[in-house]
Amino acid sequence: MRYTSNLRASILGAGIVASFLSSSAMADLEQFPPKDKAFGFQTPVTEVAEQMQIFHNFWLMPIITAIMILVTVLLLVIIFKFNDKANPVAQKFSHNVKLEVAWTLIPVLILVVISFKSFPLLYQQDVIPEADLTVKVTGYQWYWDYEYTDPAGDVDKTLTYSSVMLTNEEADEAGKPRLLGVDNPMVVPVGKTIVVEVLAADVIHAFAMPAFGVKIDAVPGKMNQTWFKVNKPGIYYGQCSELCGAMHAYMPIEVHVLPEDEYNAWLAAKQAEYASVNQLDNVQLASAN
Ligand SMILES: [Cu+2]
Repeated sequence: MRYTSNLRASILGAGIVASFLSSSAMADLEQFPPKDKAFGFQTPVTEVAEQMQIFHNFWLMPIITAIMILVTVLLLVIIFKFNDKANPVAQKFSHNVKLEVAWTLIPVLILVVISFKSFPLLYQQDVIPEADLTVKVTGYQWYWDYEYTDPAGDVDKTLTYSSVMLTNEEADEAGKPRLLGVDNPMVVPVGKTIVVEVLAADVIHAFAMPAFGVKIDAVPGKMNQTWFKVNKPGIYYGQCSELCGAMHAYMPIEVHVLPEDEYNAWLAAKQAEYASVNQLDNVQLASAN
């Protein structure tokens, strides 16, 4: 156990150094952190996120606003026109069939209109297309693990690493936003369908990337799946979005979206780097016996 935790610490240490080294190679990659005091959504970079924002901004918000204005106007009419002073003698009727049919049917029609837009979007999010790349993401208290299987099917080359938040000083040094930058980001190729298998090892976490339109619970003992296809290279940030304990706020997600050749180069370099760490692991375990 001691060896495992020492090893994890050494991997994390090596990861921080490696990511500082590689960050210079990724200097030309544009960062898309959330903006200070911004209002509304992050700029969408997947079709799903784009459709979600269109649905919210041009369908839901106008409908909600119209209903809110109508209810407010009705309330004001009642308050001023039918108060005790303005209308001392109350009407005696208590039913109006036409009005009752209208206030039942109109809300039903509004819901039908909303469903025409929302069901196709739900379908698009929920039905997982064929993957170009599958990444397994596991939530821990309080960091994320990413696992990549070897594209050629070599089990020994499965790449697993932890992604831990940088301290403020490290983030400043790396030119990353505080509380969002991590030592070892998730890396994916641009324009490819990425399927994410989301799990948790201890408590419930949630993998959320606002710019991708992705938010899904990471549940212990159950694998959830989601997908995204980013159409713009860059560095994107998300956070765990399920209250998961004392350091819930300190397990951010950093995703680097690279052109495909750069992604392949990254994968090969990481496989080589972690192969040497795994050999070290074997030596330590052997000496422990
Ligand atoms: Cu969490």
